[in-house]
Amino acid sequence: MWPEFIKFSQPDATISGGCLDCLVSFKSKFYINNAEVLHLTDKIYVVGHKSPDTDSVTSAIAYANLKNALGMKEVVPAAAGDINGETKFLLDYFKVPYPEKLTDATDKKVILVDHNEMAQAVDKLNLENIVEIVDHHKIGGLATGKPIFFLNEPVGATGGIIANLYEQNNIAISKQMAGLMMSAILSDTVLFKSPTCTPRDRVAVEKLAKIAGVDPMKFGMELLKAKSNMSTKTAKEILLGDFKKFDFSGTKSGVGQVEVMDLADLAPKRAAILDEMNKMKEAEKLDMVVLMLTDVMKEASDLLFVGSAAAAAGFEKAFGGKLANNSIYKEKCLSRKKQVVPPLEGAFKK
Ligand SMILES: [Mn+2]
Repeated sequence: MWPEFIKFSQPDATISGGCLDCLVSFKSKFYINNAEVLHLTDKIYVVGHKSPDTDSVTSAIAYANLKNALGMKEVVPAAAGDINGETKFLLDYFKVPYPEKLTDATDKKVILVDHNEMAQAVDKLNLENIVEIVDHHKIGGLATGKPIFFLNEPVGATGGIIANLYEQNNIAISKQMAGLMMSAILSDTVLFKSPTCTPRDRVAVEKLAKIAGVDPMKFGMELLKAKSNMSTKTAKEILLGDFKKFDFSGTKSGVGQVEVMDLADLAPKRAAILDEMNKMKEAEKLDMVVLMLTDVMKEASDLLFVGSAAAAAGFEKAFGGKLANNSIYKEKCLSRKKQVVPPLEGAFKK
């Protein structure tokens, strides 16, 4: 016979002075307020990564809202750059004010959401000023001087992790916040098609859609349309819309992604985009710049590349193909995080 294990769903009066749930509940007297631990009294910004996407912006808003509901009025949402078309459509739809733009974090206390790498964080951020991190990416080598609250879960979007935190804290989710967190999951998982999507993401969207009062798949298509509207964008805007920097064993890289309903929409701008990629490589002293042109309907990506000969060799090794016209076309490729960054890391590993 197996010994009887303690069931976490059944609080045991004999443990921890009466309430086992208190150990995991943020609402309890055991709640660790990082601001208090770090002796902070000033404003704390919740901010996502640079080139902010919908998950980064809405996670900042929803997490600041949760902190406010828990009594931490000094917490405010911010965006580390201009808000994209998809996010604007979403915030307008649910009548949520745009967060303030934060591009210089000098002397600012911050909670990082949706990223944990300094290369992707707001400029002039001091490691000592990071109060918390809530994320769903690989752990990127960031080192803090003090212990902080760091929650990272391998799920489809930061929005789903934050929705969970509302539940754990017994804080009711408003229609607006539900709409934002649902949309973050739909956007990051490309309507559940991305390999980053987990069963938890589907359950979260189902629950949040009910509160938001929208049909999630119909609303998700509206988001995709807003995101993939390239007609008014310049090549530079297309490149920078969702762009992240990485260091692959010393190979300084930038990897962007643009999602469209049809790759033909981008064909007229391809030469101008490659030109911008080359300019960016020179200006930022990068070894390579990659841009995923992702066709969300065909679930494939045309991987555009510019870079040094050594970087090209690594790129070809990573994706098992030969560069032709500055690109390699990959079927069943939607996720930068799971299908592009890991093979690049592997190819350049020394
Ligand atoms: Mn995300």
